[in-house]
Amino acid sequence: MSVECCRSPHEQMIMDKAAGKVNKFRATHERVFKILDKIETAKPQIDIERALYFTQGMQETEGQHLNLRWAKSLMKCAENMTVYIDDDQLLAGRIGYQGRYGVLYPELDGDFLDTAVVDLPTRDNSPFSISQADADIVVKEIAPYWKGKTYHETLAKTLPADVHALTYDDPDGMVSRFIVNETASFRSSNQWVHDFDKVLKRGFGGLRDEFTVQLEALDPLSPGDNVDKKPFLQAAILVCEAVIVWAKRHAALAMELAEKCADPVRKAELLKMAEVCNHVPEHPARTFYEACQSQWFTQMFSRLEQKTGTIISNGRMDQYLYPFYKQDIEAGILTDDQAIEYVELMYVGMAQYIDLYISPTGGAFNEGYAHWEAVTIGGQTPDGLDATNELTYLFLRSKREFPHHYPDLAARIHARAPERFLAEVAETIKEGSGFPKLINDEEVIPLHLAKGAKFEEIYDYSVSGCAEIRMPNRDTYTAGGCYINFVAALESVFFNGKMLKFGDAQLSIETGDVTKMETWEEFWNAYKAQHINFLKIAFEQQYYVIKTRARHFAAPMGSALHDLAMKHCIDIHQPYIPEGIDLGYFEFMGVGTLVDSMSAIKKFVFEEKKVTMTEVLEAMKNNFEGQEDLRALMMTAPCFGNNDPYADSIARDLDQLCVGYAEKYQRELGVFLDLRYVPFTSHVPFGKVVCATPNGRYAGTSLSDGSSASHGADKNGPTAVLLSNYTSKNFNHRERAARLVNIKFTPKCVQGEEGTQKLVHFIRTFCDLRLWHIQFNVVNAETLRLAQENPEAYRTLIVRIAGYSAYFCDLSKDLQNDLIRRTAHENM
Ligand code: 8X3
Repeated sequence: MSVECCRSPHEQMIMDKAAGKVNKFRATHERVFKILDKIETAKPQIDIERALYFTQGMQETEGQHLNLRWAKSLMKCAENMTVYIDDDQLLAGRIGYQGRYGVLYPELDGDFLDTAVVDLPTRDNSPFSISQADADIVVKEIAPYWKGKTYHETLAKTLPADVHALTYDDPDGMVSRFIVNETASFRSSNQWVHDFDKVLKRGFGGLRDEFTVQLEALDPLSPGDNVDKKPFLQAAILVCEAVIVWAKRHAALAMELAEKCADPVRKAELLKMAEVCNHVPEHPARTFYEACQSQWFTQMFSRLEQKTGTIISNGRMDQYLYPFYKQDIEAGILTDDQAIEYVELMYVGMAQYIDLYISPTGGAFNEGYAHWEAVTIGGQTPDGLDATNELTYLFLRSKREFPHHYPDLAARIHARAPERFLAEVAETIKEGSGFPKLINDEEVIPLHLAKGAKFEEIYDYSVSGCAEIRMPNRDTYTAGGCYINFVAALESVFFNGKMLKFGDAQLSIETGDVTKMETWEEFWNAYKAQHINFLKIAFEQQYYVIKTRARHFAAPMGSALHDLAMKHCIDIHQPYIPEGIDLGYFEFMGVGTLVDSMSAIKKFVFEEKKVTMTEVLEAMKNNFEGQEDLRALMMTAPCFGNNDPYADSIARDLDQLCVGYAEKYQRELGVFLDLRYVPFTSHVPFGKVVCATPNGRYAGTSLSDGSSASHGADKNGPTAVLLSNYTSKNFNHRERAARLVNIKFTPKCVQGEEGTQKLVHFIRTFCDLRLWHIQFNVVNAETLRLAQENPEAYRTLIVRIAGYSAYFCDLSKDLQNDLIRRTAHENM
């Protein structure tokens, strides 16, 4: 097939760029394009200032209450870090070098910082550069303080031997085993969304004043008030001050630049910036412009506070910015084009901050310099009515015109979503850069009511991270989740608790000689025993994670923006805040690979007896070498993703094992720990440790991703993929969380008005089936192959990965191949 026949607009844009044509939106987004020109393909650098000042703050405050230490250290950052205002920008601020930069969080994994700074510039995946002077500071001033104190060390030392063995491949916990994987040691919590509306309406100055009243009302004779609440409130007050100090330093810089500026237009802009930064975020925002600046300061400061997994999302921007938009439009001081420009100026700021993982495991989870600050649009109002407004459509328009993959865009879909919204969502998906992803109110809302949310909170949820949701004043920070390689559990059945890659190590329990199993039930019971053992290890691992992290992390700013944290004076990191909901996750890795393998065994070994278990075992050991006929046969078994009850019922039984276990044991951890199918890019490293599988997958290749079908196994069209997801879910359990579904269409499949309508119907089907999430690639496989061969010409080709989009050329070859091998649906 030639890509000539039909390209997505994004593919066309890449071709045009290679041919030297000017992007057609450049003229209407000139300011933003000028900034993008400077940053877009810059090699990411490490900025050490946050780590340096934070470390100094922690050194100076040893022995004090953790929240107060954190707040003082953040004040040190606010007072000392370099402040930036970029040419052409109207929004002030960056927390690192111009271009693309990552910052360090040594409190997490600073124990291997000294080796990481040597290794990071030459890493195969997602390399970062660092100057020799900065590397010296890291090695001499930052890393030594954290030796013996990091969260990573505490966790690695705490895990008992059997849990450690499935978690890490070395005594110090530097190398992941990719069997039962923790992510808590490279991010202090899962993704999050702040209550930005609170800052826009009350300002940090207003919040500080409220906390001061609360502090003064404490009982001076109460030990609880004195020991816990007092320093907690002092920290909240101090952190509000810190954000204000930091903003005012930007105001001073804007004034200084204005004084030196000869161009009267730019001078006026700088003077305006000085006025805006003097006012927000200390005070409530008065205009759309101030609201954007205030939100941006809050976001940036939150990144200084800590490393939140896959970053702080933007929340419902079309809702909390709407009053400012409406008021300014009505007053005649804002146009739609200006509103888009302010928002995109925030986007270019976000695009420069890269979520840097110094841990190689973290890097493998987040290929492509991943971070995704989801902007949520659409959905319903807190009283349950459709929430779309003029801003909703402006955000969609911006995604069609702004040629960059940050931030992520998430559209909330519900059964009464207006036709225009769905049509514009479909048009935007057809652009081909992966936006927006869709999250389904019809699944999320009733499920969270069952988990204890109030109507008005869950109607107002924000999309967060890849595919998650947050209620910013009800949820609390959750530990970085646990990823369970259930395909490795299958391998453990074949090798009696061992795995080929790890030789004689008895990693899991012994379930007997697989070649002696005579019935499917016998085989299923052996698998079930391995599966439950993996769950047991995972939940124990998370038990330790949850208990230990509370002593290592504090978030005075995150807490200051959270109603329940402030009401009870408990940091948002603590696993238990009265009235709060702590929604943690464990991941099902490789469901498509596992189901297809089990289906093949059930059918061909036990039912039709066309092959023996010994032959399957040999094929797994030999990576199908010389057994191509066997492989071809096994690949004809019913597969997940085809709406085939044979395969889907296995998927449902596997899902049931997980939710049933979670229902019984999760509350012992003091949190919800719900079943999720959201791999980021980790299905690639998880696949590397698993031998050839009975579905014909070769050893070391990636597992199926999320709750998508195995590569090429979905032959009945995309609706069948949705139906398999529907029938394999245990809707009668509330222990379920996000499922990430990837669908790839050829541009031809969604071409023209007819294509848009087909996509709208497909989205309505997704909604009716109460699936959680779906995302799309609209691309020709040939384009991806061409990009692999000639990366320079395709440098800005964006593809959808897993809840986020990234430059195709920033991905490892394995992940690129994974994307190429996914089924491209040509019909709907
Ligand atoms: C994936 C992000 O932080 O929940 O969506 O693991 S996180």
